[in-house]
Amino acid sequence: MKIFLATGNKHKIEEIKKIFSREDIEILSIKDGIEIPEVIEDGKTFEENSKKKALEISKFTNMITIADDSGICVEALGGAPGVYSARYSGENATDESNNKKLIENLKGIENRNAKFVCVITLAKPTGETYSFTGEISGEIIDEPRGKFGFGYDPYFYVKEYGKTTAEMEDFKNKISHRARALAKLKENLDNILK
Ligand code: ITT
Repeated sequence: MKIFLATGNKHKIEEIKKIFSREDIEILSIKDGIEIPEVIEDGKTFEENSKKKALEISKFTNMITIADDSGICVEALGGAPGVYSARYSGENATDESNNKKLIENLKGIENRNAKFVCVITLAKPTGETYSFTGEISGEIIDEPRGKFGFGYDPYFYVKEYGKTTAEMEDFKNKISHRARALAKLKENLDNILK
């Protein structure tokens, strides 16, 4: 069976393919040369955006499609950047400019608690959707550490493991918000596809 992965983020494609491997399922994405339209992410929650991306792209490709909406929520910033994580520092945001803004906004603030959140939605071309959430808690540090991952990973320190998620090579894919959401999808997949 083929499932389409609706994301323009190549790091997500790489992680999801590693986490979601199942022999009988082939994951297709823009990396296979399939072009997809941009979906406007105007939802107020990760779940709304995740559903919207999965549904619109499933209708477009006429394939069972999964989408990921994710981000970082910082306690002292009232949950920001949240659903705006990808464009925290504006329209032409990069990982670097987003991280810079985050660290500036946390200057002098002691509470560094944060969490990564991911909502994975599977949508069928007939319109049914199934959403699953995963989270991981950590703390924002001022100096980047590690070379793996993407986005906010070099600044996201997980106390239990004494590492940022950018210092975890494949281990991030066992414990991350994305891994946790995808584990729930995997558990329910046979039922969903029945
Ligand atoms: P698509 O919408 O095309 O999937 P995107 O990168 O725009 O790609 P989101 O709107 O879901 O995706 O934004 C997610 C942002 O949250 C991402 O760009 C990172 O800045 C951050 N983020 C999400 N998961 C992350 C992770 O595992 N590690 C580091 N940063 C992450």
